[in-house]
Amino acid sequence: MMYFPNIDHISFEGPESDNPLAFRFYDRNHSVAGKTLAEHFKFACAYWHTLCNAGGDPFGAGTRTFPWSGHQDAVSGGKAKMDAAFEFMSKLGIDYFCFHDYDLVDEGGSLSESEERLMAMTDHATALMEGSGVKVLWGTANLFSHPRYMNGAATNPDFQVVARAAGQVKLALDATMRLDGENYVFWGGREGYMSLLNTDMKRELDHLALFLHAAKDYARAQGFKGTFFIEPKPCEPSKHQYDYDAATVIGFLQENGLDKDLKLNIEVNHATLSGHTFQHELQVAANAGMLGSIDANRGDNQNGWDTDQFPNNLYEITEAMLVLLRSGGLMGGGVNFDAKVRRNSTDLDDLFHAHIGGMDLFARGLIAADKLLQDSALETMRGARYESFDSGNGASFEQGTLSLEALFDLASSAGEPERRSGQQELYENIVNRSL
Ligand code: XUL
Ligand code: CO
Repeated sequence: MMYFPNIDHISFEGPESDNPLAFRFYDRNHSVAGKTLAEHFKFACAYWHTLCNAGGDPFGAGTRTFPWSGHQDAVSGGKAKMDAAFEFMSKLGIDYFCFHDYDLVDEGGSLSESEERLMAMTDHATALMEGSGVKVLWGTANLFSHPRYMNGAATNPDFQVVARAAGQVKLALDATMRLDGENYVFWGGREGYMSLLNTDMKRELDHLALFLHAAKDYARAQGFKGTFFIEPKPCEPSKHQYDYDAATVIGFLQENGLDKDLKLNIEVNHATLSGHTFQHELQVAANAGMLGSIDANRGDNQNGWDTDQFPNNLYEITEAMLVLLRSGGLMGGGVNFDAKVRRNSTDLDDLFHAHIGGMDLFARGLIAADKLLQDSALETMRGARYESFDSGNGASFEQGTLSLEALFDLASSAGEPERRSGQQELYENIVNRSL
């Protein structure tokens, strides 16, 4: 059965095209900084939003009736949804998908029933992957929807829940490995707290580290070579989440000996919820050598929650792509559209428009960022701001050979430093000219 019979393969037609179902900027074979656009981005479809999210919100039921839904039997329903997923990705030329365990198929009544269902789904996926060339960017476990996780999963105060979560992660890792998943993600779901009055934060954080070690050790023992990512988010659903932002997560990983195996998956709307910009979070991760993957979406300037809208802010993405190119790209990951169409976007075509827009935007941002790095004064100007450290006493300071007394003597003899403008507006104009 065809689920999107009115849509053909989406092709690159160039910026002048009038066809809404075509790419204007994303030419997958176009080469930028030594790699094709497809290689830079490794675009992924987020199974949960695109195939599962019917548009329900706290005020009302879903608005989309998917032609793949309504099956009585869980595995038949899962297979229909998966057939639709592969038709969708193939038509768009999206090479990867990301999934939670129970996006693929409904959770069973026990861990063993869930395992059977997941096995049936990975068999089905293997055939579809072989036929299409589509791959798994990452898998994960949904440790936040079921009521048993209301007080957290790995950080739950009840050991039975922690063990149940670990059992679920084992099955999600098994499924990811059966599908040759390139990475595995931990998003902290409800790992955090609602009130410190009833929370032993230190103990919960220790449990989180133990849990991550156990998961990593299991997967490594099974031969998993991919990268584990943590996806920071400051709040929602918990009031305070332990994986608040990139800096918090890096500190936690280093403190607990997890920094060799885990990197970061930076999500745009999570960055902005934590009071940072997306590019700030990317840079913090890159500084630590941990820029693993991206969840692409955007928030809403007026709303303080995770609206998960498809990306459309060219300034934001161009600045982000500057960070990406300067740091040498994503370490193992890709760009996963963790975004949902609006509740009143009820046509199946809207799913295509949303992804086309996101893919075109990233392509445009990367091409602009590359142009800025190659053809504009940006890098020279930025380098020149620091040139006093390139030689002489500045270079000695960078080498760590100047004591505080030596710095005192140098400052005393040099007198008041000259003022040097940061030229922010000039930098902004240079970026605008590249768009
Ligand atoms: C939630 C979120 C998740 C993770 C995967 O805000 O981003 O969908 O990406 O669990
Ligand atoms: Co996400």
